[in-house]
Amino acid sequence: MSRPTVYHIPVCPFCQRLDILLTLKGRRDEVDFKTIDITRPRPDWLLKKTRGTTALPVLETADGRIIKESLVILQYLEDIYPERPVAQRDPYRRAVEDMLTRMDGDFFSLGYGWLMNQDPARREALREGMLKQYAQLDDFLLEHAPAGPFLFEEFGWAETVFTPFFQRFWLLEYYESFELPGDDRYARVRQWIEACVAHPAAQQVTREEVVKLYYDYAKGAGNGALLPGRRQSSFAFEPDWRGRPWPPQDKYRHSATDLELGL
Ligand code: GAZ
Repeated sequence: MSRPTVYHIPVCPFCQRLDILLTLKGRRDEVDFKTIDITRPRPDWLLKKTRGTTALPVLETADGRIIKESLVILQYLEDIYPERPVAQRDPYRRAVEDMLTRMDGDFFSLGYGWLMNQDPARREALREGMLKQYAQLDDFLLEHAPAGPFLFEEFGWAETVFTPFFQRFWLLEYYESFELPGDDRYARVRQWIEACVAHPAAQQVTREEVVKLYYDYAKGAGNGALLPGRRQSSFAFEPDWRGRPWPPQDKYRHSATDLELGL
């Protein structure tokens, strides 16, 4: 094998990070992306490569070695394609970028925790938790990059890490009627999010695709799991999401059938 290969799940936010980085570097065509169907058990040949772990993305280097974890793979790609650096080179600026990057875990967990919640009584607390996350991002950006829109001059490392989640959290607008309040507390983070999701290197997914494929997450079933009464996951490749109807927005009182979802 002469090229690196990424094993990925379409629409997976962690996988999209790699796609964005390579696109920023103008190297997207030099890495093979092989699609894995998350609604089926992982193939044996893949489990052999990963020694049993199932999370994706996984990168296989040109000489057949395996690298796991999206942030680790991002750094590897940054290092093997050093032209057009995406990460900051100045140590202090890199540290600032890393501090923001480290905020991704809580942001992701809060957002997915709310998306997957099935208890209406917890909604308000989850909304508050999410707003706190946005407020923390806002505060960080005001300290380090008050003018904006990005953390530094251009869409860079932190934007590569966060943008897939900004696009997945369209799900909270659709399934939880969440909107970032229009006041000053969130003005700087809103500016960041808008610039991130509009960037040409980050157009791998659309709102419609995310909303249709992630219906099962909104109903509490992650990673291609099957909900009771259903025969197909909303993550199935067929039928193509473009031909399916928009899913019902009321996730608390209604469970859509395969038929209603166009599956
Ligand atoms: N830390 C890893 C990375 O590469 O950065 C995470 C990779 C990962 O979670 N990949 C997922 C996967 O392959 C697809 S995207 N899952 C299948 C498997 O067999 O592990 C993850 C969550 C979650 C909600 C959503 C996702 C998600 O918790 O988007 O927990 C890890 C999965 C509520």
